[in-house]
Amino acid sequence: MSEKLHPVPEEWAKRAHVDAAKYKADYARSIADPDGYWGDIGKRLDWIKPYSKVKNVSFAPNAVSIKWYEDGTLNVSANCVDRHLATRGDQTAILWEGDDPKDSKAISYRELHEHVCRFANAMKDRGVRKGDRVTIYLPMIPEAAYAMLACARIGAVHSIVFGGFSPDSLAGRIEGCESKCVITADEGLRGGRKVPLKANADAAIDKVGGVETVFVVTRTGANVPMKEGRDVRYEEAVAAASADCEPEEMNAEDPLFILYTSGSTGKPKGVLHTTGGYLVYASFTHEMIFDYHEGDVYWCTADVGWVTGHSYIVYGPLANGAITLMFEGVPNYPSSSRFWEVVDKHQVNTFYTAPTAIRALMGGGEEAVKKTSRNSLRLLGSVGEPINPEAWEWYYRVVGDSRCPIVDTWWQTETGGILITPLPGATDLKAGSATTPFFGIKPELVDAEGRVVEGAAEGNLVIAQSWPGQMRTVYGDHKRFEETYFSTYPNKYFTGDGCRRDEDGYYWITGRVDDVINVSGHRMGTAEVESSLVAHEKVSEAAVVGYPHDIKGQGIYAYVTLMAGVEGTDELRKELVAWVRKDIGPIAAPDLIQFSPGLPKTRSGKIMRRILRKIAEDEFGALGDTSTLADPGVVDDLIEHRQNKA
Ligand code: 6R9
Repeated sequence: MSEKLHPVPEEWAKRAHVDAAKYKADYARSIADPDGYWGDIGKRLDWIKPYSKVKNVSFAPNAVSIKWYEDGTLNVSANCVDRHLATRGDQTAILWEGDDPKDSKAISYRELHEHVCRFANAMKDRGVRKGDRVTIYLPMIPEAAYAMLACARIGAVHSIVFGGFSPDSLAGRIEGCESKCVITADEGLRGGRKVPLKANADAAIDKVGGVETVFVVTRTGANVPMKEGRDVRYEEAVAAASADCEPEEMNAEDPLFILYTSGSTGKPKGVLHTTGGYLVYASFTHEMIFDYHEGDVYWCTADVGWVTGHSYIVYGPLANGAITLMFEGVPNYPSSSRFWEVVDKHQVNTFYTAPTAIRALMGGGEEAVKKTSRNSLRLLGSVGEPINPEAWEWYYRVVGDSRCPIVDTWWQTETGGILITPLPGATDLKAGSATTPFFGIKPELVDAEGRVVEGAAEGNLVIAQSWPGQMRTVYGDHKRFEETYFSTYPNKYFTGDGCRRDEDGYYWITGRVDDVINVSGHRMGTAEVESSLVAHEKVSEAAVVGYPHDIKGQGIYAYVTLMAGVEGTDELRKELVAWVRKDIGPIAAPDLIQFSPGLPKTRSGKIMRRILRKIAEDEFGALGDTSTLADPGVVDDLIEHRQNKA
């Protein structure tokens, strides 16, 4: 790994909110006195009733309870919209860039306020109340932000489902939180291709029932069937609704949203975030890490279907009165210069994307970047997976003209906001390292026996103290929350990531240590893909592992044992890939399928994934101990027929 230091540029040290000395002092205070520190930081929001208590947390086994600012009340939409009206009502809040480069518009804070109030009232008119769950299944259009903020305004809890998920995945998430309202669009538009969102939503709702209202936003104008009494045209509903909507007074610990995410076992978990601590953390991290200053144009390329879109397109930036760019399209449409053309068109100052996008664009060569100016850029960011030093250097040199610091931000759906990251005015950078902890974050590395290791070392990454943005529970299943995150290492939050700390105290995330794989920055549980595969009539057994993939970071490698008499053909491979795509969504489609007559199992019947991973990595020289296998012979067959031969 490259250890070359990129020092803080002088200009940055001057302008930044935080320099190295301030980082050191404030970090020490934030760890030693969380109540005092976060008590001060919490004041950045407008509270209806100010809090008198700050932190009330227990990570104790079977008694995990996380509360911040618990006696304060506030409203998230009032903080993201109303409070900016007096000072920046006419300033752009959302800068929307459509899939088609000819399509863009600016929505001011005043306009945002009207959209949000009308939508909130339209939902109320249809019986949506405080505490009700609302599922949002929308493309990247401003209405997605209106919908989120409208829910927050009336105290409804939103659950956004990424538009790339299948009807079945959507159905599971509607059912999981018993949504009675769904918000979708006729169709989505990405890279010139249409996505049948309404049709998918119909199929999902038919499966689960219980949905009383479906708002349908017109995006492409496609002729979609509307179900009498259930389906409502968004445009008609908001036109008929009042533009006046008093924000609901919410307790700091009232739920704000649920976001389903993949884990190592079972179905996706509904990660629950609450109101006060989440918004304090999202807005504070956004301002400090992206060094946001009044008037900056900030662009995060994530989709609102992922946590990055929640915290760093919508809630964090809008709470800070920022100009946040929302992009409907993809990096390579109409050409692989698109990102940089958008940067020039809107004079973007801060650009935040995922390593998978950088690697894909790297493959297209420098010319597509160099032909654009990018002079407006000051800061670059990375999120979603470890960034390999080669991609980091390319991003730094080619995209940022060796001028712009890169903030490599490590965090998770569960953490609500960024936990380990450089601060651009304070931290010297090393390509590929997320560097150092944010204020209030106490990372530790633990070995296999659960002992904390000090100094330069490698281990599993845990966080030893709570922070305001931390998830509060798994929706409807607090036991699962405790078991997943607090049982492996008592009294610490277990992240599921492996990590190395170097001599300078810099953290290098090495990737998941559980059965979660990270495909293009999207989390996928191997168990989910396996259960989809075995649901196919020709499949008897399946084991799924990740393997290194040049562009996606990790690819999905599936070992499939077929039913007796079924032949493993290329046709069947295609059929199985199509099956998983349809069942879960395109992000879950296996990249490689190996038909294997048997899987390596222990005598007690456990699949030895360690061996499967090695073979998928084409590293079978180092299989380790295979003596506990019931039938060591299967390994030779697996090696011979491996699909990832160098
Ligand atoms: C924000 C987000 C979380 C998992 C996480 C880790 C990986 C995210 C990273 C990173 C190395 C970074 N991850 N950012 N690994 N460096 N800067 O991506 O949330 O979808 O829940 O994924 O992504 O493995 O545990 P989520």
